[in-house]
Amino acid sequence: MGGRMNSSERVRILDSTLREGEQSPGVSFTNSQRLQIAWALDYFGVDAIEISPIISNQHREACKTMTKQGFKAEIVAHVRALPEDVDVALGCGASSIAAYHSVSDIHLKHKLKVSREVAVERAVKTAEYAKAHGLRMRFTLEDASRADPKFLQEVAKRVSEVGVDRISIPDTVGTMLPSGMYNLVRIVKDVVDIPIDVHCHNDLGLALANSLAGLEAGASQIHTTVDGLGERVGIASLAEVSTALTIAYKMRLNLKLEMLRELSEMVRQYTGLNIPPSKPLVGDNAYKHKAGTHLVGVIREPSTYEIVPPATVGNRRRLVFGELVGKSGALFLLRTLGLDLGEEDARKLARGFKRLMKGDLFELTFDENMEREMIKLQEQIQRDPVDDQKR
Ligand code: HCA
Ligand code: CU
Repeated sequence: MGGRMNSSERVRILDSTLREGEQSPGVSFTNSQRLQIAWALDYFGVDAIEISPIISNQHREACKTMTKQGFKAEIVAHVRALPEDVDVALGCGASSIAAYHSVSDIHLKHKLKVSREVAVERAVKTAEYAKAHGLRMRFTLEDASRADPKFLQEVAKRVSEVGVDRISIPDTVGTMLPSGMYNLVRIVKDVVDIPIDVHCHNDLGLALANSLAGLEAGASQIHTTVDGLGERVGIASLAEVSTALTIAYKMRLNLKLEMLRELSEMVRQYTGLNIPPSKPLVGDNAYKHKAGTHLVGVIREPSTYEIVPPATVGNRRRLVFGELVGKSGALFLLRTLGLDLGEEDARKLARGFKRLMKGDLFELTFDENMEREMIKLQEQIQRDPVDDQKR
């Protein structure tokens, strides 16, 4: 992949927790939850928040209220490519919409039972209608990743001629590899000159990689949801995308990353769904350190095993004490407990841990006081040679 990012165009994040996220099996928010999520996302700093007003009266109400909140984020009303859906968005006071229509033959033939010509006609008609009403508009080429590239280009060209402001290229079924997503964005960029969104489903676990590949090919807006919620197994997660852009791409996006864990907890509380402890950045295990060599590394200098400090994403560091704890881990524990014992005692404690039972015995969670304490303890333990190679 080769650095085709256009640096003059700032990369944007569109969060679709309230639209795609609500398509997660088992998820439905109340309007006050929708608003609280929208407020939190706006405060976090996403550029756009998407909601679908066509689902129910409740969704229409939520969409209306959100457009009146004076958010910094753009509120995008997500609708089908039908003029009457555009009317629904207008009725909510929306100034920005996204209309979607499938472009793959498999969808046209089996889902919509319409020809390619009808698809183009609907897309163009809806775009003309929305633009005539002064709306900012994104057009989504649904199932773009399985469409005939020539037809994909044709629809992209036709809607851009009508004046749509952005085009979304979704990998609707999550079938792409990063190189394929890169090429897909290039194919569309070759024929249109408007900003491009990528919306990547996670069916192969490649949603984040594919979103970033799309970005490298020149897309300028990535779709996310909190914890990656969405249809089936969802799309790229807000935490992963925003942190990757910040630390791996070194972009300054003005995001309050320290809210990420809290955002995840809030949404989990509303959905009643748990996330796996192994969830990157916001999961319970994201900052747990267990093996003796890892403990000694982290005690001496956390960056030995952490890509960003836990506080950066609002998470906590935890040290796991059990059979894998080494001498330095044991010494750290003794000092933390205020026991001024020596190295030999630490060694015995480490052996004792091994004898006690298999597995994890307990965790030390770090609050701010502990962090300060750790710095002091680090200095003492710094002096000990590493003998934890063998745990
Ligand atoms: C869906 C549609 C969509 C639309 C994405 C977009 C997709 O499956 O309900 O508007 O950018 O994945 O194609 O979510
Ligand atoms: Cu989707």
